[in-house]
Amino acid sequence: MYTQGLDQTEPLGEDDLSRLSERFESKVAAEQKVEPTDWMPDAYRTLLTRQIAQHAHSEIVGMLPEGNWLSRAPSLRRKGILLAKVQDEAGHGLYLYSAAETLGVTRDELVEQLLAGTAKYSSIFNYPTLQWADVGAIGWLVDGAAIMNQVPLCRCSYGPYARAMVRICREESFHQRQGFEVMTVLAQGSPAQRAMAQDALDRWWWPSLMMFGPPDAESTHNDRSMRWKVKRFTNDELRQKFVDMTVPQAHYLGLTIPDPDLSYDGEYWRFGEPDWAEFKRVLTGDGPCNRERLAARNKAHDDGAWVREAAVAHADKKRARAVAS
Ligand code: FAQ
Repeated sequence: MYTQGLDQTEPLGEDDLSRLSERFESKVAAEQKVEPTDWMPDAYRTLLTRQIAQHAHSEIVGMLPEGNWLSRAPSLRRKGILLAKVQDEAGHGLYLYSAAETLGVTRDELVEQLLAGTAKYSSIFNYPTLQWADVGAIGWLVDGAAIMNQVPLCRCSYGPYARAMVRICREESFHQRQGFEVMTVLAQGSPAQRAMAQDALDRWWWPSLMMFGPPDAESTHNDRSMRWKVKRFTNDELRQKFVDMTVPQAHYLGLTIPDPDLSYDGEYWRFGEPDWAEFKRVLTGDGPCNRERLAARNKAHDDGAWVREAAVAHADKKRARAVAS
């Protein structure tokens, strides 16, 4: 039992717990931020640690599909933009690991879980980037879905997560625009370029809808997360908002959303059901690139061992010098 917010070492009695719990609930209800030194229920801490860690892992693994095109970008300008974007994703992972650490878990523990394959990260990053237009589709659709999901997280009840999200969302909005610009150039280009853009949309559309998570009826964390103001909208609400935002953009590009059930009812774009069996397969490690992604992260970690060792040796030397002087 965590006892932050209580100036005592004795075990908590029933009365203390209910007083702390009431104080916590009223703070959340009053839209005040919960900070790391505040008392919080264990279940709140667990919920947040899980979500922030999965989010951090997603940013880190999310560098891999686009990283695949860094050496093959079609121009120096495109390469520079893509390098900056991939670096931004690394930065997002680091802010998020830091936010998770405020809840009592270490970054080393989280990284170990990722490398061992016991941690989740977003399903979307288990799909391959087969051609250049995939980089455009990731920016347009994947960053677009990420923004739709993450802007409400800037109002999350947990202070460190909410503050990290403010900066991340600013950067993600540039990412989305660069992706849409890549798609615009291809969609207005030669027939072969238009076909590339359509092919990328065909392959990334459904996985992008799955990013919002299972349907509300099957979401295990939704009720608690909404009650504690971690999530502000349900999975299905955000998925609908994303479809309503994106369909007109596809029309502007002259591309076709690969969904025969798509229709406008005067208020919303109604759409077909994603393949939830495929979603489950990807979550249980059997997506098109799950093994490849884990192998790439493990290799990067092993290749970076000398950097970590050098940093520790440098810190030890600095400490020894400070003690001697
Ligand atoms: N993939 O009960 P719910 C990005 C899991 S960042 C994998 O509905 P919740 C930037 C879920 O964890 C993208 N697992 O869960 C970028 C839970 O499993 P557990 C990442 C999924 O938390 C762009 C179980 O299913 N964004 O793209 C997925 O209430 C371009 C039941 O689900 C975030 O992490 C999924 N798609 O709602 C980088 C945002 N969906 O833990 C590079 C923060 C669900 O019980 C390039 N996260 N699961 O074993 C969230 O908003 C929420 O966690 C949701 C899921 C909405 C993802």
